[in-house]
Amino acid sequence: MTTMPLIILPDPLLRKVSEPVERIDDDLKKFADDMLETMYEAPGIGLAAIQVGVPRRMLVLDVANKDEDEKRPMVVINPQVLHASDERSVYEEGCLSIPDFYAEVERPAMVRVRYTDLSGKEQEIEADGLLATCLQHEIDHLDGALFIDYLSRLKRDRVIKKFSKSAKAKL
Ligand code: K1U
Ligand code: ZN
Repeated sequence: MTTMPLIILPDPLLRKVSEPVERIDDDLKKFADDMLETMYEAPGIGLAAIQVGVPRRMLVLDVANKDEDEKRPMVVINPQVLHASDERSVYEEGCLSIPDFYAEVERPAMVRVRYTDLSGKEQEIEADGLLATCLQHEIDHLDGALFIDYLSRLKRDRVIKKFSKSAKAKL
C-alpha cells in the first residue's frame, strides 16, 4: 500500500465537482487501499478521492473509536443522499486539506445514503452521530464544497487568506 500527498487549501482542485466512478476494477481496488492507508497515516477519519487529486465520486472513512483494536474501514462509491433529517447536530469538524483548523458545523443529524461498495454491490445505510457528519463532509468534497463554506464569510475568508499566504511562502 502507498500513501499519497494531500491537496491543501487553496488548491482549486478542491472546488472541482467529481465525476462518477464507472468501473470497479483492480486499479480502483488498489486506489481504495491507498486512500485508506493515506487516511490512517494522516491521521483522519475520512478522505475523498479529490483530496489526493483524483476527481472521482469515491470516499473512504473509518469512524471506529480509536481505543477499539478493530479497524472498520468503509469504501463508498457514487454516494447519493436519499434523506436528510430535519433534526440537526453540531460537531467540531476538521479537514485534512485545511490542516490544524477546526470549527463547529451544524448539519442534519441523520442521513440515509445509497452507494456502491468495492464489490460492486449497491448498499444503503442510515447513519447518525459521527458517521452521519463524516459522510456529509466527504460527500461535500465530491461536490467541491468544504466545511468552511458553512462559516460566516468573515471567518471563511480569514482561513482562505491564511492558507493562501502560507502556500505563497512555500513557492
Ligand atoms: O475529509 C477530511 O478532510 C477528513 C476529516 C473528516 C472529518 C473530521 C471531522 C468531522 C467531519 C469529517 C478528518 O478526518 S480531520 C481529522 C480528524 O477529525 C481526526 C484525526 C485523528 C483522530 C480523530 C479525528
Ligand atoms: Zn475534508
